[in-house]
Amino acid sequence: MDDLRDKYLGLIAAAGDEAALEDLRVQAVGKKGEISLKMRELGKMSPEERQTAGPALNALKDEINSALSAKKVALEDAALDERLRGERLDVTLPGRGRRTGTIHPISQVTEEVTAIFADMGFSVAEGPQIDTDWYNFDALNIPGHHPARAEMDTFYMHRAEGDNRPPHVLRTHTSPVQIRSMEKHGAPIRVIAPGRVYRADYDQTHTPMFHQVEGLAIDKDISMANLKWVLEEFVKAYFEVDDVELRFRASHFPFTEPSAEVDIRCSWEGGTLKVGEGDDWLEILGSGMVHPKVLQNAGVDPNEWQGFAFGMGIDRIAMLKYGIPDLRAFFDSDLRWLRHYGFAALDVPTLHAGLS
Ligand code: 2U9
Repeated sequence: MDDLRDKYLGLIAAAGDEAALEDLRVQAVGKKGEISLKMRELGKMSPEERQTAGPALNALKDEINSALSAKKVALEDAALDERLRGERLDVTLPGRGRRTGTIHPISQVTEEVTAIFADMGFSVAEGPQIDTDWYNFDALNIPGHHPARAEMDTFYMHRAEGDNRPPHVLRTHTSPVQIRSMEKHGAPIRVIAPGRVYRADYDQTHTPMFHQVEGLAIDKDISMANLKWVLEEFVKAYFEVDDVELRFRASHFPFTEPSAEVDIRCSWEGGTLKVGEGDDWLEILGSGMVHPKVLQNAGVDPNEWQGFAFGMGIDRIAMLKYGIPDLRAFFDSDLRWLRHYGFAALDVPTLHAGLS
């Protein structure tokens, strides 16, 4: 028995892995193992011999089982240590290069615009992309017969058969978001609403889905002068120039009165846009003082409050700033285009660190 003990305790101590250990377990204490065979021999012994050999064999079996368990735990610990050594991560290594994926220019420009208006006290509002005709049209002073409804090339959603309520629409502008914001928070209010909008139109300068950002500022004594200052600050910050000249051209929108389209002075020397100099004018947005009926529709008393609103195409201002020639390429998911025009994930635009 002493020989058996020495043999197996030695082999167990030397086992290199769990498979070797399992082989030893089978050899020693398995059904047909050496110790089990010895136990079978107990039957052939005299009762006196059995009385000493039986407990000794049981003790030996226990001792070997304990040695096997202890060695198993030691091997598992060693294997875990080995794995952890292999998986060690050096968190001080530089990140992967920017070529692994990029931020889409529309996302980047949305962040830039948001940072600029946030600095002027505007918060961001969001709303549904499928809306009722009340929020998309009526509340904005565009009644059923108004030509603006037809001009907007609206996508209508089908109602179930027999449901005669007016159909939902894919929002044609983000203006419904500001109506909901006024309903929810009342006045005073300063919000911008960036997001997707839809119009059934497709050519070189139109896609059926595009992006707008609209702004709204309502307070006690807001005027066109405030609108002009805010837009000037925006254009300077967005195009990263010290001076700009804005030109307000009288226009007409159902939701603003008076209304103005806004151009910026620019030049196109060598095909690149320079903002703030030259003899050309570039239209970049529409704006005006919010129509009293619109305030009323949103639950804001027009005798007490007034304010301005504006709207612009994010895709368009992205093309202008980053020299992107074709609008339709924005939505092609072409990897080469995305790598060329996309931004590194860590280029988060902030006013203090620089927008682009
Ligand atoms: C409310 C009240 C008024 C938002 C406005 C414009 C003028 C405008 C166009 C610019 C280019 C849309 O993307 S575009 O085609 N927008 O000219 N948008 S004023 O006026 C509002 C909005 C919400 C409650």
